Amino acid sequence: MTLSKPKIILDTDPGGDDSFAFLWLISLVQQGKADLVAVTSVDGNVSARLTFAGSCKLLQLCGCEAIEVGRGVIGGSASDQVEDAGEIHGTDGMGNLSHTLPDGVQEYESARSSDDLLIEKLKQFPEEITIVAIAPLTNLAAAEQKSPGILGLAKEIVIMGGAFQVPGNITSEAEFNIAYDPESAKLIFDRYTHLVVLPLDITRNLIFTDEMAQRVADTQAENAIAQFIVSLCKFMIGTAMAFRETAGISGFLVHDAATLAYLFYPETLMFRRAQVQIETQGEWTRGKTLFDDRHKTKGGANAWVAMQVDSINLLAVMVEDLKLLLAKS
Ligand SMILES: [Ca+2]
Repeated sequence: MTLSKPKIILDTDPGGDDSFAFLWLISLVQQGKADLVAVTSVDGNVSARLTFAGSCKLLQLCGCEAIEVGRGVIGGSASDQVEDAGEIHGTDGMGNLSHTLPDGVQEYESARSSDDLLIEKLKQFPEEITIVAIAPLTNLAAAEQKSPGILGLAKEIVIMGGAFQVPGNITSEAEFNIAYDPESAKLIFDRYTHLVVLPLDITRNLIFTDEMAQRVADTQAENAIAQFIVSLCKFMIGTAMAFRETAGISGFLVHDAATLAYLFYPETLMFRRAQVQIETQGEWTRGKTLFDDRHKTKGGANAWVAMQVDSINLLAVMVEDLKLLLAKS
């Protein structure tokens, strides 16, 4: 029996850790293990125009420029309380390295909107598409509002977001992707049950180091992708250390990459079923993700939430796949 390759839409806001997840996914596509149907960019780490440009540049870098990129709405999130993350990811979202990458062939002005692209592809391939959502959930909620029920056509929605039993990273209580646009997150978690969540509880263990980047680049130091990986890693480590995200270890957190581990290396993760709720009202807790931990009858479970990770093996397979990306480019 041959299993069909997963069809993926990547919803992203590059983003340093997005860039690493993006390159990992392209490696899997080039190995014939996945189809990347479209990329839907969104306002988040930096503004929508920059996340669109960054997505196009990453595709161009890997020779995948034929894949369509949707554009997010500039300032499209409902939140006015959370600033973007340019101080973590660089003002271009890519460690101030985007000028070293080839320009994409697609133009923001003439691109289709991300929500329209999501709607079209979900209708074209009903129950076949996995949405890998590694950014604020603005595009997904916009698609759902334009075409109610559309996200029900997705096979699964795999989300990097939330913080359950650990502190947040944008406030004490909340994680960035959810806190940037809590209303959009709430709409999706209140309406759907085919959700998979990779929260800070496990991603804070995914410390990508300079030594790992060097291992990727090892035999191909002149390769443009290798140079980008090494330079971006160096930049991200600088800000991760400044913001004390890695318990003093010299590395940075590749949060978004956890989504791909779930899809392609699930033996690295352990999940629990839960009813995830999004706080949108709290004075101090806006954007917090919660589940009820009491031993009480529950009927409303909507998501699988990752609670444990084998970070050593997850990072090891990521490094090996990135090496394969270089070998093929
Ligand atoms: Ca992201």
